[in-house]
Amino acid sequence: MDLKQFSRQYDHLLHDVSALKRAICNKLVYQIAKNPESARSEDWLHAVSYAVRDHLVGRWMETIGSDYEQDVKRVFYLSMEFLIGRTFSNAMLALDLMPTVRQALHELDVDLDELLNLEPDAALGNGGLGRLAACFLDSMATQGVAGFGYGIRYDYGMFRQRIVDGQQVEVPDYWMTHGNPWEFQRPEIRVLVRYGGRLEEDGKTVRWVDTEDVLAMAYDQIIPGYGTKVTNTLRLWSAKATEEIDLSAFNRGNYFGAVETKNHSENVSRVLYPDDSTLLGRELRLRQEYFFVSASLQDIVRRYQVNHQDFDALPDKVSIHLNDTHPVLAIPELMRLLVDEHKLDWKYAWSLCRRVFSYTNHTLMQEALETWPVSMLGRVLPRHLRIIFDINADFLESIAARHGHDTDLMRRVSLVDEGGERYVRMAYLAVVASHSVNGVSALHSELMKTSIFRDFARLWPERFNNKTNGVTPRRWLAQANPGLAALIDERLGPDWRRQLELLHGLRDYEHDSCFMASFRAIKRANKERLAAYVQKQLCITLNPDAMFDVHVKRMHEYKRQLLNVLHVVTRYQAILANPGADWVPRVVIFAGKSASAYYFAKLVIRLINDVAATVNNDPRIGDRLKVVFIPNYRVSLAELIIPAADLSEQISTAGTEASGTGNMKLALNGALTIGTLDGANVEIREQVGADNIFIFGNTIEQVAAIRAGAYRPREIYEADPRLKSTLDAIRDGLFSPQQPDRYRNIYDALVNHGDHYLLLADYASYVATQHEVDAVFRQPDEWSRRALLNVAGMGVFSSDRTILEYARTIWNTPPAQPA
Ligand code: HBZ
Repeated sequence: MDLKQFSRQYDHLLHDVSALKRAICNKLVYQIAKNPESARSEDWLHAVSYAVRDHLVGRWMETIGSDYEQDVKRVFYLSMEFLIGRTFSNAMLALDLMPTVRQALHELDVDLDELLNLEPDAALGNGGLGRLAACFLDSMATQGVAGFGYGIRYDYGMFRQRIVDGQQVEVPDYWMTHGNPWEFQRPEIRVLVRYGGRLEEDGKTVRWVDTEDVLAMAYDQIIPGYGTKVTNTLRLWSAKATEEIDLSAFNRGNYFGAVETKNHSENVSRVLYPDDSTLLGRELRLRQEYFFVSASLQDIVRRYQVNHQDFDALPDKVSIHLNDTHPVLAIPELMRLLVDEHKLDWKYAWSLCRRVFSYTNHTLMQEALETWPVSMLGRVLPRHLRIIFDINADFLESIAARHGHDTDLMRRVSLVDEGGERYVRMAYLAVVASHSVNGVSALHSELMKTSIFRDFARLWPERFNNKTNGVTPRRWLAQANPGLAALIDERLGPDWRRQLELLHGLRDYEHDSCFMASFRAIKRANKERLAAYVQKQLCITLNPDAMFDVHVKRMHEYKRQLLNVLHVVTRYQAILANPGADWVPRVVIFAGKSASAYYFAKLVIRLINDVAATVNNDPRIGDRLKVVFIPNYRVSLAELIIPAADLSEQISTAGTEASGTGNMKLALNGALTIGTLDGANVEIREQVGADNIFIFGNTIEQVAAIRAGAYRPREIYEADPRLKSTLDAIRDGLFSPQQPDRYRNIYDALVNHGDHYLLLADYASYVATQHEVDAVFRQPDEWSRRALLNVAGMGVFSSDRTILEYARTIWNTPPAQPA
């Protein structure tokens, strides 16, 4: 029987409850070896996951087969991070299987909702960049792009955050304790990755010898498309020692020594670096980057060679996309493979590279731009350093040919920073080698051309473009907000899941009181669901009628959670001063992780928790103000918090947030945004209309002017009594009476040390805008109307739109529907 026939027969059983029941029991008994009578919930979760997975496998193998037969152009999306979250409900959604599974489990006396909450998040990423990669995988499959993700299978993902005495404590995330039913180990796919050693030269040929070797073993995850049978692959690499144990050491009785090398090699895929938007120039990080890049490039070349004798068609069949600079070593690695291993001419190999690579920049912040010391690169990857030097020499020569010997220009654009200790600038290498360089929002893409890549944008203006980010509506609306999804289905039908622009149609209902009542009831139910969680986890009672004011994202100074805290403290003091006023009850909700070594961000977490304890326990405040910090922000928690939000805080200093994607998820779920003109907020305003978003604060131009002039935050502090009283309270220990000087450094950073992110410059405008927010929230109909117009305006922020733009204008892979 051929695969197609076989999987069609199986598909036939898709919605057959008794067949599914049998399949689940089958898995439970024969795969997990558990008796249905004594099986634990985890066992049921695994059994039902395997049963659901079976329905994806046939489609997956068909996609692989048809891509191969048609020799389609493939896109390889290289990313250090894929922040996938949970897979089970996503897989059921893709197969439209949720009702059948619920029924089957019900008949087996098992509660589906309990199982859903047991699944651990696959947290193989830090934040926005990693989550974007996961949304892109979903959209590539849904749009029929032959896209492959390549990354690292970290044993430990993003740490779990506990809050102990108000402070962040990091706990390791061993997410595979119970195994991962969604991955397939591929022990036969092992690739050798080499480090260290030295170069031997023989005329024009260079040999890289005496290396230390590690094996990369493949694990594949299934990525189902929605509303299509296309099913793609995420291939993650895990490090394996080339030799299990050192036999001679073992025989000498040195049992621990015998496994030391093994442990050392396997450490390379042990743990995700938990630093978001900052760079820690550690050697292990460099090794990780090269590890997955080398394994992936060898795999890509191998796949290409299955159908091709020479490399002439490489750029027509292969696109390699670099998700930020973390995979940029792919460039010298491809050169090495083509020149050293496949004996191609250097110039020809370079011309191929230039057509294969494309690069996305996700940040302009200096501290996030990757540079590696020449000394470290030379030690860990001597061959690659030599290749980078050669690329640089050719590049500088071409500049000199075009622009004469402008030494200042050459120094500025050189791939090697020569001022002091020498560093390789990875972002410049990406720009020089790629045919496309894109930013992630209109504003960011413009700034990129005038700031970090100014010289390059003048040299090659045609290379630079914008691809505004998006989010997958499957996870972020259909799955996270089933109530709203069902309401939209009633009025617009189900097609918005694949064509999010259809949400425009919701505009017709703003005056339909029956519809609006349901819309409000759904938000209210989502708030109750979150309140129940907060009650259970934190023993804090929230009033679901209060405004849920939500600030969720990584903790970072530029994202200005601290500005939000200043507003909270100001409001607290104002309520105390005037308890009889008509206060709009508010719950200010924070969640987010700080990098483990980021002192200031951790101090802000502590301040939020101290302020929360003070405010929530002050009997004079009652329901008028509550503050909660929900621990361990992650994808699955975002799916709970975002649908419950009334107000979305997007308050970064203008010019610092490249795009933001939480802003899109929140608006899509009917939250109104209070935000600066930063990142994608600018485009959200265009889509929802200026009347339906609360914009405040200094613009990019004003920020530049403030910074260029003499910014004196102390003067602002002294001139504004509310601000002064707020900051004095924090400085003097109102929220930390046991240790009054605990927040002295926060006060100093703002008042005495330059307030780098201009919180004080935006404070008055922020507080005034928060009053406007209150005024609108007092009119529930008006608030809901604006919330609806937000949902209706979010069509363009689907990652399907983003992916189609990448496919058409960067990858040249027009989406093909499968046979
Ligand atoms: O990428 C984020 C941007 O801050 C955000 O504005 C944007 O929406 C998102 C998707 O384009 N950037 C990151 O998330 N950056 C990182 O996660 C990161 C991680 C490790 C690093 C550097 C940056 O070493």
